[in-house]
Amino acid sequence: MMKVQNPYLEQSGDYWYHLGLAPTAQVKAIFHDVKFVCLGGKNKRMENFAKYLYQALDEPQNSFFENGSKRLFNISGSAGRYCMYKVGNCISASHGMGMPSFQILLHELFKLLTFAGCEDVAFIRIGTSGGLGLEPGTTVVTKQPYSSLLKPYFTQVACGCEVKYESTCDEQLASQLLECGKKLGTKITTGNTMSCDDFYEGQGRLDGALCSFTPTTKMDFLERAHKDHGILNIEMESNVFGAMCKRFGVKGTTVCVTLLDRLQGDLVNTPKLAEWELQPQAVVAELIKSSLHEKVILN
Ligand code: R2B
Ligand code: URA
Repeated sequence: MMKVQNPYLEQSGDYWYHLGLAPTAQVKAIFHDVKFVCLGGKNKRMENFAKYLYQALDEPQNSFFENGSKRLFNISGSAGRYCMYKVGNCISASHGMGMPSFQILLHELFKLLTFAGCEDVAFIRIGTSGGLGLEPGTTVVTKQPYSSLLKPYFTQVACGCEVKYESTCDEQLASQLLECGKKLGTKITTGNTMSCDDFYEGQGRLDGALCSFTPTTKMDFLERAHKDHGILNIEMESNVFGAMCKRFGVKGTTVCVTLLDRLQGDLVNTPKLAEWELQPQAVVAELIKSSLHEKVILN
């Protein structure tokens, strides 16, 4: 059973502002059977993933549609921040870019799914990243999330203080994802992932509007991350994700495709973006299909 761990929260008067939802009987009825929460940065990608899942799971009836149609409905559309779809026992939602955006979403999703009485829920981030020493197009299942200071934990700032939280990925979920990827013939591996608060200077890029370091400092940093800490990819969310899931006591893991090798360059301009973005989606859909069939909870 999911349990909100906040003694000050009064559930009855709560409102999940960024989702545009309140704790009502209808919300409970929609979400009570959720087992997988799939989260990715872009609205369009998560809308497409919802449609893809709907087909992959054989059009489950326990999906949420636009009135009287078979079109999946964006349940959080009215709030204008994230998109969110319910497909069978799954949620497909966008989280925007960066840890603050993702963390707000996680607070509200944890409260929503607790209110709905969900049990045994797995959270998976499906994303893009820059690789370190990998052939572009390789998918990475995160082992250990790192901060941009190369620390294997997440630092929360609250009320003017820093608190360090363990940031982890569920090992079983990660190895299941790896297996699914291999079964599909995906170029997939597992390694550590570094999350940064910026795409440009924060990830050691030399092609931002501003730059405060030299090419040598950049390469020293990326090589240190790679060689000393086993970091295989860089993105902007897995560190807070791993910490929030660990604190809340739910399974969570990150699976990201790499769009370039950061040891070779900075620019993301691959013509294969659309094709590569589908890879983690296919891996996650495969995992969901097989585990839902195992539990026989489809429909
Ligand atoms: C990967 O891609 C985005 C930046 O382009 C960011 O959300 C991330 O983690
Ligand atoms: N997303 C990132 O955060 N970094 C990259 O290099 C590519 C995608």
